[in-house]
Amino acid sequence: MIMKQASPEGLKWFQEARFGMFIHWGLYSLLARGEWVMHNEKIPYNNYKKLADFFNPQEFNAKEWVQLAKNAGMKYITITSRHHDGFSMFNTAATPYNIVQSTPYHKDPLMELAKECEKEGIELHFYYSLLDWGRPDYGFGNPIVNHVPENTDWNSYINFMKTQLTELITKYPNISGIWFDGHWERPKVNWHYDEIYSLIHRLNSKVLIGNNHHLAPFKGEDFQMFEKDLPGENTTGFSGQSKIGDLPLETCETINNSWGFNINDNHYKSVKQIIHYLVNAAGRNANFLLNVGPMPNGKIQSEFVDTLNKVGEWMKKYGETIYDTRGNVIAPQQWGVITQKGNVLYAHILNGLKDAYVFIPDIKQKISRVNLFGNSAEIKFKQQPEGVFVYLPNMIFDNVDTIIQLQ
Ligand code: FHN
Repeated sequence: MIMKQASPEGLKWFQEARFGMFIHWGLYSLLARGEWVMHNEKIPYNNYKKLADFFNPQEFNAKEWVQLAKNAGMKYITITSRHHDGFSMFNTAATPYNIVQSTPYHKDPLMELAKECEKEGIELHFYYSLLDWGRPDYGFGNPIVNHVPENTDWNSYINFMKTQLTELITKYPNISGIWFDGHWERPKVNWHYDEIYSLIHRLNSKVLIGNNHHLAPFKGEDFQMFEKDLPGENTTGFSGQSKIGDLPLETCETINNSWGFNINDNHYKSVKQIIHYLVNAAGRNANFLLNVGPMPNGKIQSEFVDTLNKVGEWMKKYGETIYDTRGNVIAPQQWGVITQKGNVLYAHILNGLKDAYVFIPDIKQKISRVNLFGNSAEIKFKQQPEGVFVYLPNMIFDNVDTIIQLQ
């Protein structure tokens, strides 16, 4: 089978976007201890399922979420349609264990979100878990023999996923990506990616496929993702085997330390940390997907909202140096990173300087002018074969990011 990739149109917006909102929201949000609570606390599936009886997010407002993302300068949203607990947060005919049929809410928040995103020009990706802790045909914990789990109807599970993915791609307006997760739980099983990826691209060639398998990209995937690490780093241990390929890149991180809502987690990242993550990702040619875990009532907690609004203020001023740029044109430096758009380079000084100048190596094109981004006053520089020295003797550095523009 020939594995096609998504259309160039699909890939283009993704690389221009650079900043997205990740949302982990599901039954687990009710317990307020993260999205792994069922597994970590060994809650039996049939007990956990009772959460559906009182999941009723009356305060959910798609408009508010989309406006929050927009104000933060984000261009897309990636939301959990089904996480490892197996609960479908959308209206699906493939299982009654879904928000419309099994909860008193009886509505489909993903449809509302999809419509709102379409209206507001925000792209929407669905996170989709391959791993399922509860379904008998997944057989969580069963040994894998000859690439299938023992004592399960593996084909039934594969068909179940195909049915749901078809629903997600054909029923929801303007979906532009599927974000798989959970491969790492069963690296040796036959996931039928050839059929699943072909199905997705056949249903809609605009839909991008990414898979959080923590490995080098597989055939048919459209972007490569990294978790809690910038491309090229491996502080979490997830990226040890994920050799960077040629596909567009995306890295995801949480706004505190949790993906799903966690009442105990006050480890809020500062506005500066988030901007640095975003700039560092762009400088390595990657999008930054920043996660929030909404509360069970559908609201996003005020600490997150405040931070996102402040990040948005920064993006309004400096977004031009991030959106639609390419990174890794010049390798990251000790002082920061460089992004490029057309014939303009933006040197982002994030970490302060030892000397009263900044040295940018490996600039091949002739530089004719250097100034601070947003300030037309020219800055003295010297171009040598090995790079450009920009002299900053009287510079008052910005506490977050001092951006030097070279053209
Ligand atoms: O197990 C999941 C986790 O809950 C979360 O969804 C993250 C997001 O990247 N991915 C998995 C861990 O790799």
